[in-house]
Amino acid sequence: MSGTSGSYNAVTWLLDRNVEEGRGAKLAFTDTVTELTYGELQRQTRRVANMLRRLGVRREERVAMIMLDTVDFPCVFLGAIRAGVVPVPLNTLLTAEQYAYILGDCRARVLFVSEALLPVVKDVVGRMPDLEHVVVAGKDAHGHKKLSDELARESDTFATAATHPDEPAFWLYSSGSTGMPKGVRHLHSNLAATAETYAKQVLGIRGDDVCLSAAKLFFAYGLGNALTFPMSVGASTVLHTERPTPAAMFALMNKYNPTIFYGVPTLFAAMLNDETLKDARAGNRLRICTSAGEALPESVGNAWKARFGVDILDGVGSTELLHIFLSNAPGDIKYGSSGRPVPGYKVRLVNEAGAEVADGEVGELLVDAPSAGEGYWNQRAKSRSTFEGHWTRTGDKYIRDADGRYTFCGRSDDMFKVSGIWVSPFEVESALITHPAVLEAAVVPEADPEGLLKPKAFVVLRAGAKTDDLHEALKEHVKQKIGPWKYPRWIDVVDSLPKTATGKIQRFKLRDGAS
Ligand code: 3SK
Repeated sequence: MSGTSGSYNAVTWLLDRNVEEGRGAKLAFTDTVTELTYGELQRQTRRVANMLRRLGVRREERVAMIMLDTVDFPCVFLGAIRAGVVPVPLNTLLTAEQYAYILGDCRARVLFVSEALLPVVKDVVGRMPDLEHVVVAGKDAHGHKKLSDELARESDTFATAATHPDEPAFWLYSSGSTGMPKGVRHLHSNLAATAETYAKQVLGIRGDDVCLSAAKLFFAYGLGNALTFPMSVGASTVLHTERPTPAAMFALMNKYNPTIFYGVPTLFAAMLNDETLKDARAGNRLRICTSAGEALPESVGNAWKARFGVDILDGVGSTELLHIFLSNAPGDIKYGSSGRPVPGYKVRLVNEAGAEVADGEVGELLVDAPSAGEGYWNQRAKSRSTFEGHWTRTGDKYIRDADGRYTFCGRSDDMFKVSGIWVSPFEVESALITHPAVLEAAVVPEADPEGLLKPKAFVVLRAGAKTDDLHEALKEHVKQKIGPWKYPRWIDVVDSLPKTATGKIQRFKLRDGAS
């Protein structure tokens, strides 16, 4: 569909098709308070589209969303896309200044905000020159427009904008490891591209699935997990507004019996280590789990399978490519590896000179993806160095084995040399977490008194871990596991590690004592 001149609006494919094919009365979303069928969702998105027209928002203009995962999220996101307006869902955990930067960068004309999040942005909205309306989802709009009142005024018929498959449909801000977030422009055709590949050909998503995602809808991972994939087959999704703690996740699993649970490694590890595990039921319906964000430790995959009898499909994706492009698959799982290219995606591993590396050698991963964003907004240099024609540079170092499986070796910008030999922080961290006392670990370079770089580790200990001679025991453990020069010369025990909202360790915050 991409590259053609015909009109294509993602909402026609994702939502209207379900109603046309007789699934109008089927549950699309519940947020544990409100239930929304496909038919109701269709009508609500038409009301949102009419409202945006009434407020004077034109096709291609942006509207920002700082919204919790309630049924209002899909209504606003898909309603904007239906109107040809570009929704920009934002991380709900940012600071006022970060919101000010992004609202200014994307020049949103309308901000949709959940009532509970209004206090963070209340002092910002008045100073954004392009922002004309604030629409609050909740009981009290605090002097702004109230979403439910606005929608009650609108008709539920709307002529869906005849957009182009290559036209920007929505933006997602990519936080990266440093610098200000960058707006990735995603196209109308990109949503179907992730559903037709990973969701259908790896997950085997079906109309009778019930999806539960720990990752929220504003993340690329959560958006695919809990919106695109289930809607692509008329399945149902359980949304939740609370933090994805182990107790909250187990409570939702016990109550809703999801068939697919999408998590991240830290959460799976924490769930296996949590006291609520004893009451947890996978139910007889859970058939698959997924993990992304960072590499899933082998020990976590094995422990989960032993406890729940269900595999975790570890994969890797990015905001730039919208969802997962390398993954393990049902019946083809090797814990510790990110698996193989998702059907429809091509990958290459290249060295610093751009030449392909042989099996068993480390190279940077480049991906040719049908779901790639078309660039970063207002960032030409960064766009050019990331989106190189068909190929997108991921910044991840990988190694491919003779079986064609890919194993993560670290971020290109996290690797460092010790005594002239490359050290991957990820390899040292993986060795550390195989020690029974260690729950999580992060490793960064630190200069010794001679000014030479050596590994330094930050570790979070398991509850009740023995701490006698811990430092020496951990050093010895790493030496035995991966080689004498890679062991951490310094070890700090910390309560938690700095992470991005998708669960990636922010090593840059730990480097040079910067935390
Ligand atoms: O971090 C990942 O692996 C990921 C997966 C799917 C979509 C987006 C991201 C960042």
